[in-house]
Amino acid sequence: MKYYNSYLPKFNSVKRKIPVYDVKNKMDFHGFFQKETPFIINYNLSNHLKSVLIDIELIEKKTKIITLDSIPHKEIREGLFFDYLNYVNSENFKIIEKVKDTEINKVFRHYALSLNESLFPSIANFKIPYIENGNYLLQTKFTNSEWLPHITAEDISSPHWLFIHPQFSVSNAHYDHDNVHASIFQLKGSKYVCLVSPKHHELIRNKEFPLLPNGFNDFTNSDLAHLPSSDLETWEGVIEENQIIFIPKRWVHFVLGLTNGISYAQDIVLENNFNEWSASIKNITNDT
Ligand SMILES: O=C(O)CCC(=O)C(=O)O
Ligand SMILES: [Fe+2]
Repeated sequence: MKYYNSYLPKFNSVKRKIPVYDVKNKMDFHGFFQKETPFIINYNLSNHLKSVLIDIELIEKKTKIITLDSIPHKEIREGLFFDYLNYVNSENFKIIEKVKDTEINKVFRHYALSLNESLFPSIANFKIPYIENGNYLLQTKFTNSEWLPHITAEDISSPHWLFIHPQFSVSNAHYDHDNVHASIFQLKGSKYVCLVSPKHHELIRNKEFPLLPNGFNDFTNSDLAHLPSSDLETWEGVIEENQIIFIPKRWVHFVLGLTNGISYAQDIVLENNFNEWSASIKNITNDT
């Protein structure tokens, strides 16, 4: 448990609990979604988990994969997919490149291994409850059209990924590319999430606050505890198995695996972020 605390954010902030809802219907859901504040819903994800486990069975045992740790990248490891799964406990996952000259943490805290449809064909059919095909990112009909002539299907990066994560894996603070909203489905295990509203971007830009090399705040730097941040609200919560979190556009998020597990993430473009998304997609952005 000592480990666990050292991996949590150190802001001296006002803590808000991310609300958890039982959604009754589509209208109910969109009521929560329109508020553009984070929320978690309970939803039975056992069929999603089953499909992923079937895909895993079908993956060639010798498939090589690479994992990175989260920002700042210190190491890249390469190994076999099945060794990674055993780790998410195996010693066989070899460090192949130390990107920075820093000491390697004994605990394997790599960013959750993210995999796309080429290894996990079942995710091609995963839809967000209550949104389903309403997510523009699942449609490509509108690209190359008179409506959006500057966007072609190739401009749209994969809107979804499967994450297989060890305990204590971390996605360091960032907000997502191109003003997309995000959803993370927790299929197995649990993750702690800490979010900061875009309204507080200015506040956490205080020059005393330690930053990561990507320019975002270093949420776990122990110096934070001594800095004044009583005006800052951090929205915190845990997503458990059979829950989905919705993260509105430009909300900074920090995600820590509390156990090993599996999650699925889908980016979202709906009416309330379509214009900002389409405007930013033609500019090369440096967000993750
Ligand atoms: O589940 C996680 O680790 C967060 C993933 C994430 O934020 C992202 O892919 O943009
Ligand atoms: Fe993200």
